[in-house]
Amino acid sequence: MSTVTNHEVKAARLSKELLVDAYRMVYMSRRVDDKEIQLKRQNRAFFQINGVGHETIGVAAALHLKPGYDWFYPYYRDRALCLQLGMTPYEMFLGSVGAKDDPASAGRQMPSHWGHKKLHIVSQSSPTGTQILQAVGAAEATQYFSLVKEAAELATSFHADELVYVSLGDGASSEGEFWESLNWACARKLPVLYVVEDNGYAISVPVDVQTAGGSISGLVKDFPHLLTLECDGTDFPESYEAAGKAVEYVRRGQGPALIHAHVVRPYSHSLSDDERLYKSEEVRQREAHRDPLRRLADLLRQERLVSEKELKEIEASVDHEIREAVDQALGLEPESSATIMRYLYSPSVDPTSEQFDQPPTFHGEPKTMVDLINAALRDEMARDPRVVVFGEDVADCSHEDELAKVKGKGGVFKVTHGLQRQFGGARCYNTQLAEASIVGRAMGMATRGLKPVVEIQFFDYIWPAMMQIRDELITLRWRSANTFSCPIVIRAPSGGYLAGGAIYHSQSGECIFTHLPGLRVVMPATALDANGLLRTAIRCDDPVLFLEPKHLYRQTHNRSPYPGSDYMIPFGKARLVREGADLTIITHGSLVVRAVAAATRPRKPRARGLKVVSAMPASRQ
Ligand SMILES: Cc1ncc(C[n+]2csc(CCOP(=O)(O)OP(=O)(O)O)c2C)c(N)n1
Ligand SMILES: [Mg+2]
Repeated sequence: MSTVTNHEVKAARLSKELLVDAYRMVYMSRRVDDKEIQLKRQNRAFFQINGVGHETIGVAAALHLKPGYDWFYPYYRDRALCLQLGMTPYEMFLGSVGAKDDPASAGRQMPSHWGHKKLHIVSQSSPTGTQILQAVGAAEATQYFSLVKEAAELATSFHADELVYVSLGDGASSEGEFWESLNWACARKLPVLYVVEDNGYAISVPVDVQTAGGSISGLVKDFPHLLTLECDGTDFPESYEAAGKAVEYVRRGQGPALIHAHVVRPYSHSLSDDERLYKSEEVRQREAHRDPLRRLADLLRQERLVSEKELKEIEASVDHEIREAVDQALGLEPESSATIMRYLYSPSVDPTSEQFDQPPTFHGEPKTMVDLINAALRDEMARDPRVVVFGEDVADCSHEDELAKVKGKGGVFKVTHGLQRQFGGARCYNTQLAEASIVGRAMGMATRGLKPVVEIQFFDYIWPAMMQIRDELITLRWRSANTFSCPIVIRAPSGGYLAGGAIYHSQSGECIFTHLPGLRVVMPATALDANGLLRTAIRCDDPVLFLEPKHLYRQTHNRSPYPGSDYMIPFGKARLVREGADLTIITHGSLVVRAVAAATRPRKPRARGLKVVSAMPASRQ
């Protein structure tokens, strides 16, 4: 005898085919994990982190989503989601053994760091939570394409009702970037579907220690425009229903949605962890009782949707597919270590090449560095509707109805002045005071084909964005073996020599960034350099940190007439500023003019032999 539970009522609304197919996928995900664990134990896989206990919510969510249409920023527990979206067990095993045909990273990353170009699964990294800001940026691209039609026409993929899926664990919801992302996604009503897969632990730290009040949905439920849903993520009908509601809400353009899915993690955090060290036997038993695979099988039995024989047949066919996939993957070659340097930079656009050596055609009176940076931004925004400028205070006036009544801010140094007025608030806008958000979102937008030129208000405040720059921005192309890229430009006023700078408005730290492979670091020494190098930065295909020596912004000595809208200086080309026979000074930025001044000081005759070279229009690792 069976009582009609709430569970069964919901299940009755789902077709037999749907439930059976879902079971097949949950079972497949479980068995791929089991197989990979075996391979790891045999030293034939490099690492193992499992999706066990999280399968049901993954399959349920994916069933409402469209691979190759929506965009996906999953985390390592999302094996079942990725399978349901269309990744095959074979493709997953390519990652397990580090084969060069691995679609996620060509064997460059650990397994379960998902990525798949055709399915729109954007390459994921290891830091917890960094993907969230990028996902919000990808959704901001959707909004941008809706607002700027000329950019949408150039998009490789854009659909008005597309959405961006992003998932994270309960632990990752403690990262500041999660909160930054939510603030922006809600403020802009962006089409983002958050799924927090709460298995109660971040490695060994339980959720009541991790999260105030022990519930992330409890904390976020009052965010404006956010639909918050809570479900048992080990229960298929409940998960399917929650995902359906959330997807519908986001597709209708009402704003982001967040599903708080309660799941379990019965296999320990990874093969490097033993949960018996911190979970008692009772707790483990309780979790085992909620195993989503067993629960879905029980549901199929209770509803008499399959016979025992049919269930065994489904499992046998999946087991067979997995055996074949492993056999195929095991024999494959890993990528040769000789290719290690490949894809640090764009293989197709070389900003050090002659293509970027375009002569000036001068017009008008000499202009300052601020004027010529502003001119380059205007030229590039006019040339390409995909160029978008945002940051703190970069707009003229956030409230557009006030714009006609004011002169406009346009940046604390006025570098972006007039861009909003000329190109509209969709293309030049203020964003929240959150530097990781500025860089992370720009990455997501660039992955979708936009060209964000963002401002960090002072170099001194770039550090909150360091995680995004160091672990994400510079690695995306390399770690995905050129499948994804994010060629953004980060502009930052930098350096000292302005009165009143003290220690937080005068920092120079370009050397820290020139040690980051994958990043181009540029620092002009004159207005003309700034104009030509910024154009190269925007047209090149690599991430660029464009450091503007703010002391030079308005100095008259480095002024130049406007050099025309195609003037470009290739990166990595030094300029001889002053001849000398005794000693060579190789310098950059504000120090070029100072070195020349030192060399020409009349009371120091020996300085006259100094040769000065302006060495860093750009650096390359
Ligand atoms: C920024 C960062 N800090 C620490 C780690 C190490 N680490 C990897 S997973 C993890 C726990 C994540 O817990 P949760 O977000 O709940 O996801 P779960 O593994 O439980 O699914 C930690 C601390 C990391 N990868 N990145
Ligand atoms: Mg967790």
